[in-house]
Amino acid sequence: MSPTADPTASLAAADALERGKALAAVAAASLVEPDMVIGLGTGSTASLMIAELGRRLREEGLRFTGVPSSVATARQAQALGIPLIELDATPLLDLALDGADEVDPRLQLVKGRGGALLREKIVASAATRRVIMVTPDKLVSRLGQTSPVPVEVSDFGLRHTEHALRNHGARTTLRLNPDGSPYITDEGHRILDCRFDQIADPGELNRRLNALPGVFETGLFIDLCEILIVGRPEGAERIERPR
Ligand code: A5P
Repeated sequence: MSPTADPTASLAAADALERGKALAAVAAASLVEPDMVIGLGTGSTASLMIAELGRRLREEGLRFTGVPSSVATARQAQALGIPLIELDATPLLDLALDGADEVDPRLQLVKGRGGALLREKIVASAATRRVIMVTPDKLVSRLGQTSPVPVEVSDFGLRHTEHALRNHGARTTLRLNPDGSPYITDEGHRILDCRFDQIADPGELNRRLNALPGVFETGLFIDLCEILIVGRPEGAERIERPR
């Protein structure tokens, strides 16, 4: 650190992000109305939103049902007394609320840093309206600028699938747990985090990668966000997807 660097500046920036995240989560939770069926996302922002839904359930008597997108989310919701159902027990969700790792100006997304991309995409696809909560650091002019694109792949033939992804321009890293063991998703798969020099057309890249044998799903979420909520320390801004 340089002698003139202010060590409190980075702490203040982190506080500002946390406050923005909490405001985005509360704004998203305020969209839940009585008797709705809600897709519950995964990650730190989704966790704040679920905590707020737990508060609304407790203090306002709000009745709704959740469909969790991961084992971790199901555990949190259960602990808060939120009634849950299986996705297949309902034809459609009224809303899906989730975080994201990157959002571009057309509200296309990169998701999956938390490892729940496959279930998250299935849940989002089953919803009539998708709401994504982010802080401003997640806004990018092009996807792939700050985050790798996670790709959920089969353990069987992992090296062959990795080779095929590299042939499509990916620089791949096998995701590991902090102890160095391979990260395993809720569905029992692996994740290859893929960096690309440039993602000119995210929809086209998503189709190409999903067509590869061994790939279950990518973290490119195309046309799966109708409402973006950007949380800043001074308040939450709501942005609708451009048509
Ligand atoms: C989970 O797999 C992810 O898609 C998360 O929704 C995403 O990584 C955002 O997480 P945070 O809210 O923790 O930044």
